[in-house]
Amino acid sequence: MKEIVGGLPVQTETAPADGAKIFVTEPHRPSRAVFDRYIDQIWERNWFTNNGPLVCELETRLKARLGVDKLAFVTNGTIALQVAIEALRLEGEVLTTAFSFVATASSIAWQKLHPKMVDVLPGTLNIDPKKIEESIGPNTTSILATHVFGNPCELAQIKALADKYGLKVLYDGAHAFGTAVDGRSILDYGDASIVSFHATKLYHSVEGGGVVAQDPEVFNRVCEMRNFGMNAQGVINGVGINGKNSEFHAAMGLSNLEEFDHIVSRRRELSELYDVLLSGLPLTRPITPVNCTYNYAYYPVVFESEAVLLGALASLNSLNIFPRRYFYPSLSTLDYVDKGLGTPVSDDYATRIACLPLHTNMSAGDVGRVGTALANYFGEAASARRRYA
Ligand code: T4K
Repeated sequence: MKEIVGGLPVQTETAPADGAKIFVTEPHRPSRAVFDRYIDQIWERNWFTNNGPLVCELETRLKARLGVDKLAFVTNGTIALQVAIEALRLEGEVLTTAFSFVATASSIAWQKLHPKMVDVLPGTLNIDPKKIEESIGPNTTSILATHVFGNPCELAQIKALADKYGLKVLYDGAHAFGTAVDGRSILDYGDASIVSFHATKLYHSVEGGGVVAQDPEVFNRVCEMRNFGMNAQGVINGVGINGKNSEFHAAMGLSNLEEFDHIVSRRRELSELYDVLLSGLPLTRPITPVNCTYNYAYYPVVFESEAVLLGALASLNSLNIFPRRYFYPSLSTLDYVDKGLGTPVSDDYATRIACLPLHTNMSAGDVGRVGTALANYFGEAASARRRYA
C-alpha cells in the first residue's frame, strides 16, 4: 500500500518477516569471556563502587589511550557537563551551539546559568566562530561547544576568541571519543572537555562519562565534586554531587576498550559502504576536516527538505529501518534559552537531517538494505513527481 507522506508516495505495508529491525544504533557487546573475567574479579572482591580498582584501572587506560593527563570517570555525560561547568566556575551567560543534543543546553540552565544560542557552520554543523564573536555581550563568560557527530569544532579560532575576550572554553565531546586533530585527541582541547560513554555511543560503559580538564585545580575540584565535595581524606571542601561510577560500568568500559580499534574500523567499513551506495542520491553529508582522524560515531545525511526527510523516514520505518532525527528540534526552540542573534542555519538543518543506522552489530547486508530502501524511495519519489508534473 502507498500513502502520501510529506507530499511524496511512501511504501507503508508491514515489513517482510525476514526484515529484522535495524536501529540507528545498538550497544557494542564485547567478548563475553573478557567481560566475565572482570565481573568475577568484582564478585571475588565484593567491592562494587566508590573509586574501586576497576574504575582506577579504566581511568588509567583511558588516559593512556587518549594521551591526556587528567580524566575522571563519572556516571554519565550529563553529570560530566554539570560537574565541569561547576568546576570551571562558569558564570552568567554561556554561548553555546544551537545544533546539539538537549543535554548541552539543559546542563547550562540546570546550573542556573544563561545558555545563549549561537548558529553553526553549514559544512560541519559545529558552532560558527564568527557568530560567537558577534554574540559576545557584557555577561558572556564562556563557550560550550559540541563536536557534533564526533567532528571537531574550529579549535584554533575558538581558542583565539577565548584568549582575546578572556572566555573559558568547555567542549561537549559526548560523540568524540577516538577523534583526533593533528594526532591529538580532541578531548585534550579547551579548558575542559566532556565525553559520554552511554550504551548508544561507539565506545561505552553502559552508562558513563568522562571529564578531561587541563588545570590541576579545576581537575581536583572535578574529582571532589563527583564525590559529594569530599577529598580523598573525606574532608568536605565544598558543594558536590554523587557523580561516581561503579565497578560494573568500569568492567564494561575496560572490555570495550580492548575492542575499540575493531569498533572504529568496522564502523569505518560500514560508513564507506554507505558512501558508495548513496552516491548519486540527493543527500549531502557534513564535512570532516582533512587534519582529523575521525571516529565514525554517526552517519548523518541531509535531505533537500523536511518533507523529503519525513517521507524517507516513513518509508524506511515501514521496512523496519529506524534512522533518527539527531538533532531535532534546533535547541534555539527551547523555551529556556536566549535565542541570541538567531540561528537560521541550525534551524534549517535540524528540520532535514537524520542519522542512518550505524553500529557494529550491522552486517554489510544491513547497510545494503538501508541503501536500497533509500534508493527505492528516491526512485519512487522521482517517478511520482514525473507522473504529477
Ligand atoms: N551531549 C551530547 C552532544 C549528547 O549527544 C549527549 C547524549 C549528552 C551530552 C549526554 O550524555 P549522556 O548523559 O547520555 O551520557 C541517546 C542517548 O541516550 C544519549 O546518550 C545521546 N547523547 C543521544 C544523542 O542519544 P536516545 O533517546 O536517542 O536513545 P534511545 O533509547 O532511543 O536509543 C536509540 C536506539 O538505540 C534505539 O532505537 C535502540 C537502540 N538501543 C538503545 C539502548 C539504550 C539498543 O539497542 N539498546 C539499548 O540498550 O538518546
